[in-house]
Amino acid sequence: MKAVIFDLDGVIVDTAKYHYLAWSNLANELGFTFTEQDNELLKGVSRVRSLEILLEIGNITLSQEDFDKYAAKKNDEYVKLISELTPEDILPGVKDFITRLKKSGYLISLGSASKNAVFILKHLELTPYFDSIVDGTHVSKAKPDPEVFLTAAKNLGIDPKECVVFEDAVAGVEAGKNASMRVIGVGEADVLSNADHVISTFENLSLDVLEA
Ligand code: B16
Ligand code: MG
Repeated sequence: MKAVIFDLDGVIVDTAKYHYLAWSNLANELGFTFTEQDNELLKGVSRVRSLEILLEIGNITLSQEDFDKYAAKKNDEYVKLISELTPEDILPGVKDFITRLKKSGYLISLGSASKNAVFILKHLELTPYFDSIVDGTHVSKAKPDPEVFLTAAKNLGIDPKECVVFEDAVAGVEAGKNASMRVIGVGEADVLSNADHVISTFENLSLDVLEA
């Protein structure tokens, strides 16, 4: 293996709670309750698709103009929340793992659906560790399409078969497999059953996990 591609939300930092806060406030404004369980459906999913799912749950139809207005409103609130992020919010063991990867000569890329990825990495002070950043502003096809990860491999000049992906979302695990990459799920093994291997934390994680 020569390169490692990290998903962002749920792998490097737990931003799902901020997404949830902003989406549930929007649902309240539209007159229904959006639960934490509903929020699971939005993990790894694009902003536009997330709002479509939320409206399906609330059984609400909006004009295109209102749809765009609410998507922008949710993002404004979300951006306010994530602007408070600091390096302290990096999930346990991640920074140490990335540091060891760098020392061992692996190339590192981000592979995220988020259009706020550059902003988040900056607040976490992780930007200099990345040789490539591929996010929701660079791709047109959402996970489980492999576009985001194949673009990362291309940027790095590495064969996809020599890339390892870390992902917390079911759609993201699928995207990695569709890219012919080794996929390590971050979360629960029964949920991420299509991953090649599943970890619950990066704490004390050996680099051996990269090899099959
Ligand atoms: P934004 P990831 C994804 O990021 C999130 O998991 C998902 O919940 C979110 O809707 C999506 O980014 C878009 O985020 O509104 O910031 O563009 O997990 O692929 O890093
Ligand atoms: Mg994720």
